[in-house]
Amino acid sequence: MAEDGYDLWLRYPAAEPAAAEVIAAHARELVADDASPTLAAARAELTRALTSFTGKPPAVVGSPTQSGALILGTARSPLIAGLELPLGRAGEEGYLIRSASVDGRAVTVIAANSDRGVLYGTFHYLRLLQTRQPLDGLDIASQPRTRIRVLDHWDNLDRHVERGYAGESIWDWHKLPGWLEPRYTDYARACASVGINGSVLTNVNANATSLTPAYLEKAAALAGVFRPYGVRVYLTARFSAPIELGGLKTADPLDPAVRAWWKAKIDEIYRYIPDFGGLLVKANSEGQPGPQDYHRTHADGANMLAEPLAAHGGIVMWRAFVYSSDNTEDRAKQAYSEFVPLDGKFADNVLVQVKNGPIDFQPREPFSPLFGAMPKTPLMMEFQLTKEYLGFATHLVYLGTLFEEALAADTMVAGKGSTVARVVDGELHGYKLTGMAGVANIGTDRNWSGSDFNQANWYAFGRLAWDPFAGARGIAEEWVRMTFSDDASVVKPIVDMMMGSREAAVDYMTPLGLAHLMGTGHHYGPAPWVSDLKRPEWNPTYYHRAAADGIGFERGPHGTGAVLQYSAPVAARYGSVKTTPENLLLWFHHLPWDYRMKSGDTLWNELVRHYDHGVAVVSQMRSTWAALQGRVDAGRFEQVSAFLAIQEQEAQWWRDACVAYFQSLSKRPLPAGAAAPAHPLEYYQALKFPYAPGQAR
Ligand code: GCV
Repeated sequence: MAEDGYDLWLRYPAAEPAAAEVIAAHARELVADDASPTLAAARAELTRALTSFTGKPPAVVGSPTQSGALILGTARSPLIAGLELPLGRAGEEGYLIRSASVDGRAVTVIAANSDRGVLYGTFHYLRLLQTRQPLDGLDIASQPRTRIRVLDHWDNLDRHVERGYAGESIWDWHKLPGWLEPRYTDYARACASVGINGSVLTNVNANATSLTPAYLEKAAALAGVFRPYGVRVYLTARFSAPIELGGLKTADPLDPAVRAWWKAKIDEIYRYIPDFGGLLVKANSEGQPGPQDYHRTHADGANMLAEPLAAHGGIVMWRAFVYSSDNTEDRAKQAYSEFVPLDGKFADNVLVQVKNGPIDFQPREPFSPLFGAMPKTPLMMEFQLTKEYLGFATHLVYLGTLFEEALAADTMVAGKGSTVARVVDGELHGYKLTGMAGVANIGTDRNWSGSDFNQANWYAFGRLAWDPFAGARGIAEEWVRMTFSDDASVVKPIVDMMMGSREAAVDYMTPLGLAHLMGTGHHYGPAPWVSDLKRPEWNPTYYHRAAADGIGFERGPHGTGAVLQYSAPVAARYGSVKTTPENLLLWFHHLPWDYRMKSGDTLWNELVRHYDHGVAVVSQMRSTWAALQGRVDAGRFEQVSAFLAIQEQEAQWWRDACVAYFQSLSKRPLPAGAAAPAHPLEYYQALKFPYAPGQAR
């Protein structure tokens, strides 16, 4: 069969003879019961993979009869209990993978305290096989550093995916609950393989219909498919649902009738889905209803839902992505202004979900100042896997490096090393609840994510949610070896390409700390000139503030003071032009076009050079990929080649349009060697894309 990307990183191709021999020698027998659906899923996955690697299914036995058995289970199994493994190191969801001996026979053990841990350990073991790691002398212990690891699907009930570039929603609501697409099982397998344990099925721009009995029955059917894989179902709550569904006159969170309505609704949800995870809420942002409509706070709203959820072990994920149409405060400051005064006021089962940057999933943003500023409220990270601002489906942009940069950022709130990762994993402030959410990039496209390389962003998210300290390069390498080839001469160039890809996109779109220069509404392509939209912060000109005198948004102490939302040392660093890292310079400062950069060259010249560099890196990526012809299967090779050609064209378009526009303001000549844009500025300004995909509906 030709490869079409459907199998993701779980391809399990036949191993070359020597490797097949080693794999088989470590799995001559499988000791694995199927006493629960989760254990059965682990056994089935191993059987499927081992059969495919070695050409032969492993023998399933009750206890090892020879050396080379693979044993999996929890301490409920007498065989595992007899090994007296240090299962404390596995925690509730983690696992141990160990080389051991049973009655003098060499065995490999995958052991855990829960069935889910066994499943996660199984996928780890399969990773070892897929990446041809040594299988002797194993002593692996792993447990997740965050508890809630969810994909947020911005999927509407009509199957349109907001900011989706991979086809329609994979949830075929109309045919549910009667028809369960096999794809739902494969989705759950893929999630479990990287430790994702939750799925928010519906868009944060929520539709109350998803909470009606007919739709709860559909959601329950999905929950039934996901359950063996440890993936819990969550839904989004439209705050005005008591009015829309319940016929109440108000959705005031302090109104007893409203509270009673939500309690009854939540109890009802649990009758359909006994292990329902909880609710995700976007309130009082971008037109969504919320508690502020009734002069109540975000905490009032969240706590109203949290109380009945707590009775069932559910949680609320309340989003901090709020900015208001009648607030003239710098948009980058609004979430902090709104939420920090509420620290400590949320119920114990509420997490506040914070986007990595203060604005909105831009190619580069500084970390959100909320991280480190709410020690009494668990903050969970929200990353965007779907590339709304990063070239949609066709641009090859590996987001592992973006995630890593955000997690490694140092809030300095408790001295050096107070990284965002330590906030998110709960260690810094002693959070009891911890989590990470990724806005999904999944749709009905055969390859799930709109491109083969976008799968890496799903993969990297899961791996980093499990361990926020894992490195982006190592994750990329694992993914390439499992997804394309284990041949080092293929792995290295692809990994190098991935590792440089996000910086290239920053360079050809929004270098030096620029942000939000994308086309109106759809966010496709460059439109830095747009200045006529109703709300100031919808206009790119609001963000770059380019004019004859210079470019950039002054957020220092003499500007909007946004830097003062960070801890003192970070505020001092970002507050001064001299100490602000150049890759965030124009985010924090407005500077003259002739400002001297560290290189000694002017800001204008460097800006143009960054744009050129971004395009050059994409051209280099094309050549790197072209050289792999014949070493990657033809179907995927061709599509990646075509997408890279699109990316190169679009990178050039971004560069030319931005350079033409900024030059109309800077009135400076292009630096030596830089080519004039292919067209006059008016050409770029006249381009229209009414049907660009993924637009909000
Ligand atoms: C779901 C951005 C996107 C919106 C999205 C919003 C959010 O503004 O453009 O489509 O809405 O973020 O995260 O709520």
